[in-house]
Amino acid sequence: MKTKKFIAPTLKEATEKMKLELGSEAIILSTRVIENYDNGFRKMFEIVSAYEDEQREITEILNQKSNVSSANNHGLDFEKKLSDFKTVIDKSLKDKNNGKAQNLTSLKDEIQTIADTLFERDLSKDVIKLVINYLKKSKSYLTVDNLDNYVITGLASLLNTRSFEIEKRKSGRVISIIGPTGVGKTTCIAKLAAISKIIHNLDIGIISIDTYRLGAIDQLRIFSEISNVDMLVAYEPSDMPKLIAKLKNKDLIFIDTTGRSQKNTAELKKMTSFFSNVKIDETYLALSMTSSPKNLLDAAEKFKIFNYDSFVFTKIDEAVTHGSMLNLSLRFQKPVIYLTNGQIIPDDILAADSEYAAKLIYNGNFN
Ligand SMILES: Nc1nc2c(ncn2[C@@H]2O[C@H](COP(=O)(O)OP(=O)(O)OP(=O)(O)O)[C@@H](O)[C@H]2O)c(=O)[nH]1
Ligand SMILES: [Mg+2]
Repeated sequence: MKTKKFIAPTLKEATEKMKLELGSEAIILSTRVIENYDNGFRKMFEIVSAYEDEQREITEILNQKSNVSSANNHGLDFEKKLSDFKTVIDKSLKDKNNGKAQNLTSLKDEIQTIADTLFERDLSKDVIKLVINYLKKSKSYLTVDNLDNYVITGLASLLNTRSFEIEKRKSGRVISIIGPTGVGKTTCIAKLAAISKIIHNLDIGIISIDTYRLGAIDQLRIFSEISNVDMLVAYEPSDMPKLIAKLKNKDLIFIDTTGRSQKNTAELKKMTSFFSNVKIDETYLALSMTSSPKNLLDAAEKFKIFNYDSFVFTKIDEAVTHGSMLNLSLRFQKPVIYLTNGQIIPDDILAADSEYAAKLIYNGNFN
């Protein structure tokens, strides 16, 4: 089961909203009145509802996929995608509801348009199938007018996000950010360090292991001096334990790594040795949404040697499509923790939110 909140001026409207999005099987877990809600209404009603989790279905479809698809096509054969997808749509519309009257022709056209849009947004065949299955399940509630909302809800329910727990622990929690060259790793660390320090009043340390790229250390040193953050440099893997020991009383220690091409497996392997004698609490893989879906899949695969636990998707402001974030999160079964949307430190970073991401993927605009 998953939960979702619905807020409306009356309990009846909140319940209707819930049924419209989640279907009649959704259960109300709790209701409450929110005073002084910031929308002109003095009181609003909030429902927390529970609905069926799609996770089992996702796992099943992903498992089927890994058995059948060849290693290098990654479901990105567009001709095949289109024909498979049309079959799913036709089947879905054949078992159409016999209850509520719908304009089947226009609904079918609308679903076809949705299919085309999802292809354009770079969603993989598997994800599109999941969305269509979700529409199929909701078929008795679908109208031409609410289809877009259903698609967004479907995409949001598929995207796994996680939030960062801010704790003043003083126990040297270590977070490293890895990823291909130039994706925005250092900028992301500067944003997170500045927010953690200024807004959450945490004590921050930074370790850079990027002694490879000219100017990389200076880039971070200037930031650290301006923001009064301790910054240390590891030249060798053997430096790491003593540097982390020096920063052990900080709340957070960020490790900035050298950008490496995922194709350079020797260098990637060499970089893992910086992490072999120290405990890293969290590792984020930063990937730029401006890269092609194939490159992103390859990077997410090759960087698995770092055992990363979450994705940071950068440059969503520059990217034309954002479907890959959902493809990757599902395929690698890792949540998204942050999205970055510009060059400004610290403003241009967002805690990942599945509904925002779903709208971003489907509508294509990031505001
Ligand atoms: N438009 C946009 N630019 C970004 C974003 N994040 C970073 N950048 C820019 O991308 C460029 C590279 O950023 P860095 O933080 O140096 O990237 P990096 O991954 O540390 O690069 P290497 O260490 O060389 O691998 C800089 O010009 C950043 O300002 C973002 O979210 N949107
Ligand atoms: Mg860098």
